[in-house]
Amino acid sequence: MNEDKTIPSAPSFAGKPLNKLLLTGAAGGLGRVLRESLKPFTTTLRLSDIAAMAPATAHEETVVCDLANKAAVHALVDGCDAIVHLGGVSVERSFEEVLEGNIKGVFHIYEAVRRHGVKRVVFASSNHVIGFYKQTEHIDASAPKRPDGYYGLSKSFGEDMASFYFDRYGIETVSIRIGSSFPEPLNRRMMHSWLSYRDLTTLIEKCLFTPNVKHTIVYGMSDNQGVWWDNSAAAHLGFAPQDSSEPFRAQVEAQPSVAANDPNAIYQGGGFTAQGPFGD
Ligand code: NAI
Ligand code: 15L
Repeated sequence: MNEDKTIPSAPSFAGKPLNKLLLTGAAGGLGRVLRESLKPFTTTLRLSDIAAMAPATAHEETVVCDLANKAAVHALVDGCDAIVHLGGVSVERSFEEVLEGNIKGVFHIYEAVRRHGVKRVVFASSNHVIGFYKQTEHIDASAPKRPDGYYGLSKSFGEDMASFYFDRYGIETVSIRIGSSFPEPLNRRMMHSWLSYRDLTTLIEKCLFTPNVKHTIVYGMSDNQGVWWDNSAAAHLGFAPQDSSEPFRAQVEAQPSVAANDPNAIYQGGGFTAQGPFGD
């Protein structure tokens, strides 16, 4: 960390920001939000995706890169202090699709992190790592994983990769098991799992700058009523969400009700638990 850097847009963070922060998945839904909201934390934001991104503006760099390409990922990571890793397949897909961006991709990221001396990774994991828990259950980060598909399995692998790279090399990661991060909760299930963009940004700030996180797993959720997840194992992050799904309750509950035997009403992972098989 270089305390002499001038931070253009957020003097309140002076002394804290990074020199160069890499944001993967920058063309995606959350990437486009974080492209703006993470700027105060870094002198330069290096943005990457397999898809085209809006052209770089001041204090930005854009790099088109397929996470499945090892050499390209190593070049991408070179020179970065920290990584917010969002890139990859973000919904349930065939194993072959998930293999490229998520399994090979996370391996390439961690090997590049090791070789280039990156100090901190924030990994966008998912609630689908534990998607087969029932909505009647309340779990913390120590609950055995119950992935609900190939996508959830890939996020489970990513968390294990983070754990291994900490134990073996001392590289610290916070894995955020993001619930549902959209402008607003879209259905009854998301009343429990919703994470506002403001809370997402605050959480990522905590994940980047809290010292001594080792490998921490935190559930990414706002201050919703009736949550399924307990973040006491991540209390050291000091994450205190400011938003709640509650203001959206009336509009969400005006939607047609969901049948009691619908996976969206049974499992924490909702409909992801019933997708596939693929390619039969
Ligand atoms: P998204 O699908 O909009 O963005 C993912 C980005 O990754 C896309 O721009 C895509 O082009 C890029 N990508 C895919 N394969 C790639 C490859 N092989 N190489 C390089 N880039 C590749 O997803 P979203 O919603 O922005 O999510 C961001 C991250 O957060 C994802 O890792 C997702 O799994 C995770 N997440 C998001 C949640 C949400 O509610 N938005 C919930 C749980 C996890
Ligand atoms: C995820 O992991 C997906 O990336 C996102 O698109 C949502 O489907 C979210 O989970 C969810 O469970 O609502």
